[in-house]
Amino acid sequence: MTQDTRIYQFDSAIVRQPSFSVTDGLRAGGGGDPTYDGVKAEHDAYITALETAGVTVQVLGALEEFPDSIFVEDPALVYREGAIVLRPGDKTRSGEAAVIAPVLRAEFDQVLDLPRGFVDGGDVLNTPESVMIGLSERTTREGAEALVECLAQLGRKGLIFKTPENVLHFKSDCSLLDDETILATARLVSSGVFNEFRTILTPDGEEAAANALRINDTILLSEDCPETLNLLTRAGYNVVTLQISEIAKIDAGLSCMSLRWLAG
Ligand code: CIR
Repeated sequence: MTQDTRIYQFDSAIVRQPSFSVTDGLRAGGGGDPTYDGVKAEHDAYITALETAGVTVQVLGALEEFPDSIFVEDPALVYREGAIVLRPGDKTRSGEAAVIAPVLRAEFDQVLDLPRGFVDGGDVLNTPESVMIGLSERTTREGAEALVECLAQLGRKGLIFKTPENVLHFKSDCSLLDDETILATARLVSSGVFNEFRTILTPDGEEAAANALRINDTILLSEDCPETLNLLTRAGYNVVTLQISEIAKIDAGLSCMSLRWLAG
């Protein structure tokens, strides 16, 4: 199995423009509705941040029939060796897989299809040694086991864990900062899943910071998490903050708005 020490090095990404229907995106509730203009502004700034970090970004057109299709991370996984078209776990999102599949077939020689069960890409954390898959309301054991088989075909080791109760996705609560270090919430770290890693805990009240995104030498972080910014800056990371308050209203963070890989 591949040990991938360039797991956060990327030169290519796919994003999708938000649709006007993004205001109807799925959410657990409580935070109010996002505005289209607000989401669009955050998405534009996100694309600029990816480009500044060294990534060439392919921007796909909006899909009005899929309010959550801006979150391209969920219907697919991409690696240097190839892509996997997933089966998103919410029925309003299942059709996103068929729409992203031809885009991936144009980019990758090898594109696999998850054969059964359900997996959202938000439940998948790539690390140098393995691909960590969190079971959740969206990712079933059947889907996770099928994904382990697909990953093996790409030379990668998949391991199955649990997403904490009432947390949308595994990666809502964690992100890879470097080869050995994970930023994560206390509730996820206490389950022991990261015992092989050094961990940095999100401060109380800043759990949303856990969905940060390492791209080459840059860590993208929500601008609403000043204590985490301090922690990471003092630890020596190069952090760029982004406003994501509108997409947060539909339970999204920084990783979900792109598919990223190293092509060259
Ligand atoms: C959903 O519930 O599917 C969207 N409103 C948010 C998806 C966020 N995706 C992610 O964290 N990977």
